[in-house]
Amino acid sequence: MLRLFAFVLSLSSLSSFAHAKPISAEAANAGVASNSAATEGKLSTEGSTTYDGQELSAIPAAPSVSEAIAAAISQSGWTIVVDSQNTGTSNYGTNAIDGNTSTFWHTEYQPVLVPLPHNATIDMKTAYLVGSITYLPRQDGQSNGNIGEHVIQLSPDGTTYTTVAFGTWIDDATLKTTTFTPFTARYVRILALSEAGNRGPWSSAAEFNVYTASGSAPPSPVGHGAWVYTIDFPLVPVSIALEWSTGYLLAWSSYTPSSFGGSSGTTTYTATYNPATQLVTQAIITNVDHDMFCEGLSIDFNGKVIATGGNTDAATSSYDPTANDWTALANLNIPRGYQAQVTVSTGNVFTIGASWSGGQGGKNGELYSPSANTWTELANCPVAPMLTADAQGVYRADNHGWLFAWSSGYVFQAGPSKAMNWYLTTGSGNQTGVGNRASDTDSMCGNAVMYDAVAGKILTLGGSPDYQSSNATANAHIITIGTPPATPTVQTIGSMAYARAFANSVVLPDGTVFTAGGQVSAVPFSDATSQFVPELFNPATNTFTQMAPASIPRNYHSVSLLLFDGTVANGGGGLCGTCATNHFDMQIWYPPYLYTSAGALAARPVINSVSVASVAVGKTFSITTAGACTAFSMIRMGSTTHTVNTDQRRIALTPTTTSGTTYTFTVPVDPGVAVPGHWMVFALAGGVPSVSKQLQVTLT
Ligand SMILES: *[C@@H]1O[C@H](CO)[C@@H](O)[C@H](O)[C@H]1NC(C)=O
Ligand SMILES: *[C@@H]1O[C@H](CO)[C@@H](O)[C@H](O)[C@H]1NC(C)=O
Ligand SMILES: *[C@@H]1O[C@H](CO)[C@@H](O)[C@H](O)[C@H]1NC(C)=O
Ligand SMILES: *[C@@H]1O[C@H](CO)[C@@H](O)[C@H](O)[C@H]1NC(C)=O
Ligand SMILES: [Cu+2]
Repeated sequence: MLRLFAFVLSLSSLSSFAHAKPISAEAANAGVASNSAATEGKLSTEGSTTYDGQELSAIPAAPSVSEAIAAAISQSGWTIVVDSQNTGTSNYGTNAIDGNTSTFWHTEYQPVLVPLPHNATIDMKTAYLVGSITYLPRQDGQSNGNIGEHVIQLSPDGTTYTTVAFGTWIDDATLKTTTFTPFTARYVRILALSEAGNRGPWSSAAEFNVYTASGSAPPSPVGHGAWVYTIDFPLVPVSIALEWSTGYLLAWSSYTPSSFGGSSGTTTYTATYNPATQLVTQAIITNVDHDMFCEGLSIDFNGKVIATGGNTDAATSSYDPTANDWTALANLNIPRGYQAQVTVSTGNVFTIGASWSGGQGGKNGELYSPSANTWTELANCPVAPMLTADAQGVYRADNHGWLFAWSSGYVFQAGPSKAMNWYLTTGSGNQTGVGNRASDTDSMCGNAVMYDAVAGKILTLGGSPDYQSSNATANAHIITIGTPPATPTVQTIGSMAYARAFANSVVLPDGTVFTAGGQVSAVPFSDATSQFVPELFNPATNTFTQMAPASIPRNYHSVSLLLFDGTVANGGGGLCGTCATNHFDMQIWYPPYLYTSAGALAARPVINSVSVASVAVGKTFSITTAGACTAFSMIRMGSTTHTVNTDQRRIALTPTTTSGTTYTFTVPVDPGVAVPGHWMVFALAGGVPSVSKQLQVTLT
């Protein structure tokens, strides 16, 4: 039975929130949805009865609290030290480890109101290979003290603590599970930095439980990389985009944090992760009347996130990171959900397909002009040539196209259909079929990454012939797209080790491509047949190497992006109400290039400065590094949902001149290659990348 969170909040706090800057946990929590009594206006209602064509009854139920606690490490013999407890009401720290969900720890509020932050340290008396902790908020119907922003630290000896997770838990009474890379520990510390509803400076907990890891301790990071942190989000991050001005990760779900389907929903729950402060803040977007779930997504020349259609199937909204605000734009002519979308070399935004919402079939191409704020249908960009032969028909067949901006307003459609096409987005459009992707199958919810834009090379990976109840492939191809509308060359390379659909792929500064997650048998909202072992593609050898296993399944509705510092955020999965496969978190992966041969973190080269903030295509810019560097690249900042990221692409940079540690580069002259917008510039020394500096590429 579906249960949705019925948040109630005041209109004044809402509007101030939607326009607030996520500067600190306190500021951002100022308008967080709360169960406060002095509020008005019901935001969310019961959803519809189907999820993506699946009956609700097909969605596995979440384990009950009692089942979860029964599976935990026994709390018997544990001790707990808390910074504060309200003894007058017997709300002792020990209540959080007594196995009785009716009793709870509450920090002192009488006679002294003890302020945040609070902390609790559990001694389990024995070391275990720990994989998860759970936090059960108080179960007495009250919310005061629900922990929001938090940090979880583990220690083998009670002296040296390692942070394994942090983030923000959602403000409700449900059991919160935080899973991280297995770590041997006897002590578990929870730091509570905020109250989830900002009602007061308290913390409370009915139970903390600790689980042994289901996997083994991680391998050496040498050659394998490492999953270093889990970031708890107060929603399932189904869509994410990198904010060019800050490096923040903007995430959103739908009109609730964990479910979708309300036809009347016109709000979107968002959360922002700040890698510098490691804080996750949240907002509910109401001012654009747009439930941005299942949207088309790309970032324009000015770094604005353009979200089109989805659950609110005709709406278009843009997010400006510098204003931290959403703006409603012109409606689509053809309502859509699950469309492909790409920012093309002219600065316009092309979208095609998407019968998930807004009616089925006929979802031909359409072009948005950011300068005119208009949508124009492109009669000569038919969707029919890019349909897969999906068992569910056009409802699925026109979903999630693999689109790549290219020269002169052309877009290359590399998949997921086995058929490939050129679409021309100028004039009234054009379409040219260019045959099949060698002997590949239709590859719905597979991946395609332009890892070498100057050479026009796209790596394609996995996917499944049908959207659901379909076995994925491990197929890998390299498409070299050439000059449109000519037929590209397709090379079949050795497969990945693992078949996967719903995985995510990210190109790294050194040109390798990281692929994580996915499942063997594509089944939305299931974590069966999950692939935990990521693979790293090496373009020098066209081979894949297995990386350190993840500890959290990442399947349908999972996402991944490269961050400013050359690490990868990988997370999400689910959005199915009270199902067991909601993943309110992301994990940060450190690629092998960040480690020395001894397994320590490598010293990183440093870019001291970039000569300009923005550079036109065909023009030069310089960077000055702290020491000599041997390789350079730029990667366009990404946005992604449903395994598609049409923004990311990598350009390998070769200096035209070098003077000391100042290196000068020429940006490719073709805006179909160096697509204008915001890019990350990396310098590498000995294979180790710097943290990036940011550079805007412009048309003129
Ligand atoms: C826990 O809280 C106490 C009291 O405020 C403080 O002295 C202590 O440093 C805190 N511990 C940590 C690890 O933050
Ligand atoms: C749990 O705590 C409640 C409240 O103190 C108490 O009434 C109840 O008996 C306890 N249950 C058990 C099994 O100890
Ligand atoms: C338009 O498409 C047709 C075939 O679909 C192709 O022959 C022609 O070259 C294309 N024209 C352009 C300008 O792309
Ligand atoms: C998927 O593969 C499994 C194992 O080979 C097989 O039993 C199953 O029938 C396949 N399912 C489909 C839908 O092809
Ligand atoms: Cu979806």
